[in-house]
Amino acid sequence: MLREVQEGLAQPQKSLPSKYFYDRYGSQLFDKITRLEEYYPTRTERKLLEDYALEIGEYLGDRVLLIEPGSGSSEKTRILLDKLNTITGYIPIDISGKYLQEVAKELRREYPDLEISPLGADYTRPIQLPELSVEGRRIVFFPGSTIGNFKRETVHRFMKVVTDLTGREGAFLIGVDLKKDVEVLEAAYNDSKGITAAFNKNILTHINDELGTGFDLEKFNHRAIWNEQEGRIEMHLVCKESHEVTVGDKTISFQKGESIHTENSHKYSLEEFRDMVAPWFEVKQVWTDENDWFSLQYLEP
Ligand code: AVJ
Repeated sequence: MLREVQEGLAQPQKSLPSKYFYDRYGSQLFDKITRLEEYYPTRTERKLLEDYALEIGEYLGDRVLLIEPGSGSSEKTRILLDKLNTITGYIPIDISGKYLQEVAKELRREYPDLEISPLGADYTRPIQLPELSVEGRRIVFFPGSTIGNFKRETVHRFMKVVTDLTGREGAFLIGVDLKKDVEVLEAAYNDSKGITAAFNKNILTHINDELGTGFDLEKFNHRAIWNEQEGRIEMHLVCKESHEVTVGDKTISFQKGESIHTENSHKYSLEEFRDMVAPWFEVKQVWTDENDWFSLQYLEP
């Protein structure tokens, strides 16, 4: 973490890796975000899963091994597990091994007939799957439009990991947030209750806690803006007054008005997404909501 933080803050446009939003408090804040009126992605994707579960099930096949990178609370997976009786095995993958074990224990209670084999791993690196006693078609499930956080290079690396998981015969079910009116997008990342602002600033608290740095949250403002050129929402922390912060053996100067870039959330048109994944996958089916704000997509290698 120290190396990544120092590196990010040494660039002309300072930045921090968005994965550091998610300490315990950050995950709670994100959970709150998903229930905000302005934050449309979570409820829209949930509704798509509920409305189309049976249709999705037909694409997945009659014996399914579900593999979920970044499974977290496995909340959306439960929708599929509740509606489909074809899922024989579930492999949740998460970097937070302790939380993963807790969730797996609870899932085993709720779904006694399902074989669950949790895997504590960083899914941006190649993954060795555990052996399961049940057979099934390997389906990688990646909801939440987390793909939007990845820059091109990371998307490419991730697609390679996914094709290794699915093999030739498997498939990929992914949630992808779509392009839409700027007002809707910016409202989703600038909510009126200030939860997203607290979420954004919490990255500094997390770093203070882990590295003993002295970032002062009061010296930064939350900003989220649509970058039309790049097709993404960017979150920044804008410095209110010039000051310095010591990070390990480095002193970082902040000028009034300069920002730390903390997150990218890319939005795609259906065509852009299809073209981006074309080297690895063919898009076979797309489900969208009535506003065309969010999509669930079924891909085959
Ligand atoms: C979980 C990464 C999809 O980009 O919309 C929510 C994270 N950031 N509000 C997103 C987030 C600000 C979210 N993802």
